[in-house]
Amino acid sequence: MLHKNYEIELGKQNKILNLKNEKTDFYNGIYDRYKYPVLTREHIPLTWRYDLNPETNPHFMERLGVNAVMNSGAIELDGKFYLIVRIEGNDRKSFFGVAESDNGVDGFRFWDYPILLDDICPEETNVYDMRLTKHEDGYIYGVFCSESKDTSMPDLSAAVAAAGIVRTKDLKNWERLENLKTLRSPQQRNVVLHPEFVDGKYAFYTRPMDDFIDTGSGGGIGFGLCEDIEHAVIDEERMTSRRKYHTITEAKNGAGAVPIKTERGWIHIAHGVRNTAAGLRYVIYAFATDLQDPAKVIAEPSGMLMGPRGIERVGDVSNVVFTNGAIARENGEVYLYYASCDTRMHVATTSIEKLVDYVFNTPEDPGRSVECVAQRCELIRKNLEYLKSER
Ligand code: M1P
Repeated sequence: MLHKNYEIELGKQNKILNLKNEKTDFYNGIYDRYKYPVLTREHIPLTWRYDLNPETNPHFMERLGVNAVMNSGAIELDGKFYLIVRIEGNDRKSFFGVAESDNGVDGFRFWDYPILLDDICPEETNVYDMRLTKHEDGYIYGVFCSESKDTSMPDLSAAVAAAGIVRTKDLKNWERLENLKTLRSPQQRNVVLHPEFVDGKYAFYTRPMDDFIDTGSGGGIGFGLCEDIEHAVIDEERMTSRRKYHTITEAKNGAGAVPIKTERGWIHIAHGVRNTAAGLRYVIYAFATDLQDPAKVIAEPSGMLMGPRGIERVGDVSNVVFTNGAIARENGEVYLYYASCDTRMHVATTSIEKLVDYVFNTPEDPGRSVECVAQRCELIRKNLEYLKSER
């Protein structure tokens, strides 16, 4: 017989799973925010956490708890919305699970089992932050961070980050390929596969790093080509969106969602990091690159597209919003999935039309306070004139 607490916990979970999401009154004209997160650790099926058999678990204890759900890749297949969620166990190990929804803003439910990756890297300790690319070669690729201990360093925390690659056609059967090798960068995180061939090759957005945390001399988001996805090697990395002094990308930046193709260019939604007395602050920003040369930045609006607000500022790693997944639908709707504080998943909705307007018509950062004030005064001057003419 099932433990009485099973029914109680299931009832509590069903209430959360059945919550209807709604837009908040937040307004910036660019995107809408939603009242509830789309996924929290409370969404993880009880079967993943409890031993349901009262003989082996008389107190109905959580045996394998889950600490957080966060940084999720996103894809639409046959009209349904799928997130490949980073789930962090109480043991600090992350893994991936598929959650599915009919409308993209609520009702996300996990499939029965998490994804068990092929164990091809004996030294790999942790995996996280998968980006999903529907590639023109017909496969869906997942590129994620594969983390191993750096045994060459005496520091117990020293680690090496590489880009792992899997591919699938149905999100059920996953084929693991060799990790990406970047010959000139010792570490990689936040690697994204571009959806189209470039010069007949597979193209990756990279993030060269000197060590596990610091990007060091890595100047920003890189871009490199490789011939063979099954044995992916990138020799040269060009810079696309560069880190800049006294901006939201000063400490680091990294590619986020797979770029969205529009008539004006590829729209990238990435993250930028600055340092503060309270630690690193992660925000989301956007830029556009050339349709023919997707490494060439052609528009970069000033500042952040989104920062952590309200409850989003509270969690395991405070002051963080992070995206690695967006869904751009045929009808022009865009669903931007983002995590707050490495703790939970949210959605913001917008459209391709609005993103294009935002990226191409928001002024660039002139780089200095005095010029930023002049830029704002010019906006005010035009507005006051306009208001006068309308009265
Ligand atoms: O804790 C915030 C984020 O830190 C890392 O991002 P980056 O590689 O830019 O430093 C990632 O580990 C990410 O998972 C995490 O959300």
